[in-house]
Formats: sequence, C-alpha cells, structure tokens
Amino acid sequence: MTSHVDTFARDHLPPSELQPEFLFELPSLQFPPHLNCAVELLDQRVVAGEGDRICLRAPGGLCWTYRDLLGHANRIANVLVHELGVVPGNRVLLRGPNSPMLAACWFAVIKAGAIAVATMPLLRAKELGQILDKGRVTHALCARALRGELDEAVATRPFVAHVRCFGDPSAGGLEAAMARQPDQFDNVATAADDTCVLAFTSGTTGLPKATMHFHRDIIAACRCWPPHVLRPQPDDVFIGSPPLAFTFGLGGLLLFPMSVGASTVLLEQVSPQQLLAAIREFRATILFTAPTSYRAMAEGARDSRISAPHGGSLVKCVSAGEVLPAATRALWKDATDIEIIDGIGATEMFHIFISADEAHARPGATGTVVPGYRARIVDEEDREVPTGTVGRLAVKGPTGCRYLDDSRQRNYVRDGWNYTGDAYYMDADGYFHYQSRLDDMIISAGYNIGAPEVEDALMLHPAVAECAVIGVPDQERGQIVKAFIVPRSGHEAGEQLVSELQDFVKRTIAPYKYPRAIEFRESLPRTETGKLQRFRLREAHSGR
Ligand code: 3UK
Repeated sequence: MTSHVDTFARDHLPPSELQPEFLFELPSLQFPPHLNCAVELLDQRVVAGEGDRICLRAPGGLCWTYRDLLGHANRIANVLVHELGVVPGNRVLLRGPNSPMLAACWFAVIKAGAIAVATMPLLRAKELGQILDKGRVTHALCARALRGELDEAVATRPFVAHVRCFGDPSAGGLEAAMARQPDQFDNVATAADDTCVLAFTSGTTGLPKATMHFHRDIIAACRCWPPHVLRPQPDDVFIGSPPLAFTFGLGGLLLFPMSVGASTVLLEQVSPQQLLAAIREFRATILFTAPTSYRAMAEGARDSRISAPHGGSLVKCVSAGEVLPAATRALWKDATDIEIIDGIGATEMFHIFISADEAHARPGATGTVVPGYRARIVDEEDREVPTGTVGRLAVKGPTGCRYLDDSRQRNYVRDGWNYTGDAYYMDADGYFHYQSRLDDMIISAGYNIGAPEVEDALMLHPAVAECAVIGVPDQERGQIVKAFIVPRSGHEAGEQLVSELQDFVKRTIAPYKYPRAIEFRESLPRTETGKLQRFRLREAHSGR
C-alpha cells in the first residue's frame, strides 16, 4: 500500500506492541486505504469550484486564493521532484516564520509524498543539527533571512542533498526555480498510513523527540476538535501567534481554516501589539494564542475594542499550550466579552483532545473530552481512580504517540493509552481539571501542591504581571513553594510586596499553599511556544 520509496519513516516506527490503540468510532473517521491530506485540504477545494475563495493573507497586501496556493504548491512540488530529486518518503526540512510561502512549501512536500519537518525559526545550528540527524533529513526549504544557522548545520551533514531558499531573488532561489515549472502536479497517491509530518516536541530536557503523523492523522484532527468545539464557518478569518512548526499552529492557523474553506492570516511577527494591530487590520474573527499572550493583550484589546461584542471583528478565542489561569480567562472576558475556548493538546496527539466551547467553559477546568477521544485518570499502577481524585491523564483516539526510533515511547504509551505527563482530576460532570505537569507537582510537608494553582492565585493580585511557582528543597518540609514574580509597572519589588502577596495567597486558597519564598524578576524563561520553563528556575535555584 505504501507510496514510500524511501522507507526511513516506516522502518523507524515504534514496534506495534508499543503503539497506542487508535479509535475510529466517529462516522467521519472512516478512511480509504489511499489518502493524501494535501489533496483533501487543497486540491479538493478547487475541484469543488471554490478555488476563488480567499485562503491566505499576510501583511503588505498579499492575498492568495485557494487556486493561487494550489498553483504555488504545485510549482514547488515540481521543483522538489524534478530539480531536487525528492522521492516519496524523503524528509524535507522547512524553516521560516509563518508566511504564505512557508505554507505553500508545506503543501508541496505533502503532495510529493515526502515528509514535512517544520522547524521553529529561533532554532540555532546545534538544534537544527539534532533535527537533521534524528529525521535523516534529505532536503531543506528555508526562508533566506534564516539561512545562516541552517547552512552551518548542513555543512557537516552530507546526507542533506539540497537546500533551496525562498524570499530569494537570485537565479538560484526557489522562486526562480518555481517560474521554470508548471502549476500542475501529479499528486502522489500516498497510503492513509504513510507518515507525512515529523513534529519535534518542544520538550524541556534531553534530545528532541520526533513524533510521526500519518496523512489520516491530519484529516482526523480536522474532523474532531474543529467541528465539535470550535465550529468555524467558511467566512471566518483565522489569525494567531503559534508557529506552523508547532502542531498547535499548523492545525489552528493552516489546516483547520482550510478544512472549512475559510481564510487565515499568516504573520511573521506576533508580539501582543502586532497581533492586536493585525486583528484590526484583517478583521480577524478567530484567534489562536497562548495564555500569556491573552494576559499581555487584554488592556490593548479593551482599548481598541477588537471584539465583536464591542463593535470589532473578533468572535472566538482559543488558548492552548499551557494552563489557562482562571484570572486570565476573567481578565480577557472583562476586556472583550469573549469567553476563551481552552483546550489541551500535545505534539504527540497532534492537536486538542480535551476542551470546552465558549458556552460550556468552566473557569479552572480545561473542558470535557473531545468527540473521537477517550480520557481517564489513573494512579501510579495505571488503575482508574474515583471521580475527584488527582491522578495521571491518559488518552486515546484517532491520533496518538509514535516517537521515531526512541526508547521514550514506553514512557508515553502503555497498554494502548497515551500518557501526557499531566496531573488532572475529573469531576462528576466529566470536566477535566488541570493540576500540574507530573514533574512540577510540589510536595511540601506531605501536601501535594500544583504550581499552577498558586500561580493562579498570585495572578489575581494587581501587582503581578507574570509569575512562576516551583518547589525548592527544604530541610524541614521536603520542599517549599517558591514564587518568581514579574511586578506590573508602578509596583515596587521589596519586602512589603512579599508579605502582601503571601497574605493575599493565604486569603485566596488554602493557606498551606502560600509561597514561603518569593523572588522578583524582570522576565520569566519561556519556550518559543510560550511555555513557562519551570525547570530553568529550578536549575537557577539549585545553582545558587
Ligand atoms: C501542556 C496544557 C494545560 C500539557 C499543543 C494544543 O501544547 C501543545 O503541545 P506540546 O507538545 O505540549 C503538551 C503539554 O502542554 N498543555 C497544553 N495545553 C494545555 N496544559 N492546559 C492546556 N490547555 O502539559 C501537555 O501535556 O508543546 C497544544 C495543540 C497542539 C499542541 N501540540
């Protein structure tokens, strides 16, 4: 069945006994043996007579219809196959900020039956090298401005046969090559279970892990969370900050809008101010970003009245990547009258599997299980725990974890279930309440304390712009709760604020959870996807 001539991906799948169980219970998840997800999402739209709909927009007036994107993707696919010798199953690294050309490259790779390996723009030569090695990357397409670090990594890796740059006006650039090729392409008839994406985890420690996703996984993701929770319409305009190299961004800013024929705005720069300005300029209706970005944008969103309830365009707001503090949900609601749609997803699962729409959102809970998935909470022996008891989150559905050639597969998948590494409890109504990452759980004098709960309480205080909580070793209590605080401008860091914040937490949640130590910082360590790096704070603490 496979179309792959280069069998690297298939040869490095986890052994079948270590793979998760896959569920295809929804009628919309019945897949034929042959499936190319790019054809489903792009060619079919044009075949259906909707080629003139607007697909991609970007600053500077760029506007591509579905037909335009198809033409560009087909030309690039021809370059890959006829000039660069790509064969089905080859791995093609993609490097660039979010842009229409990056999207066209992604579709070109998939159409050619190859495997897209999108990478975060901020990665350096060392990290790119690890990805080239792990994925045994054969080709790369790179935004010219980001070429330097990639060239450095490729220099010592002869297995990378070709690097082509886009945004490159020279004769050797991708655009010149595209001009030599037709805008028609013979799509490769890939198997539904051919790998088409290697997504590297934004993991915190150790060598990066490559998760493998099939053509059918991409379409399954488009048929679970979007139609059941987000419910986008063809006239929606998507916008947001996550990079296409992060599956949160790939789904939310490219695949999901295209799955309903909507349009999407791809931004190279996404600071809170830039995002606010772009929402206004493009009259965006659906926003995808991380909790900290909602917090940072709230006042600007209020002042510029960007939400539909206040006369602007914005209708739906999605948060994922890390826990959404109840304080941030309330702040955004107050500023915009929009209830955020929270959802937990993971690179291993491709996208969101527990979530709640704006009508069913409950502050403090992530939501209920997304149709197509099952979730449960278990103890250390993987036995299901009673309602209300904190334990480990396990999920299964049409997508699931396959690490490429990695012994850590056994940690994530056991008995067919995917273990995300999160501590949760489920309430009597089936809502899942996030507690912490399992390795971020603080145990102080015998009490289990989830760092996010303390952060949540601190963020309700007007002097706190951002904060992070960790457990630090303590002679007497085993661990104590320590908070790192970025004060809001106009509030002075010092002893007085320390005791004020401590008292505030004691009044807000159970007093034993209050931070016995507080340190003020100008900023907090975060990943490129906006995740707090608590481990760096732990390192900083133990290093002192
Ligand atoms: C944490 C959350 C609480 C959680 C992701 C949406 O974040 C994504 O993927 P990653 O592989 O990280 C997965 C881990 O991040 N997390 C994510 N969302 C939430 N914790 N509430 C949330 N809403 O620890 C999870 O295990 O980087 C998110 C879609 C696609 C993604 N890849």
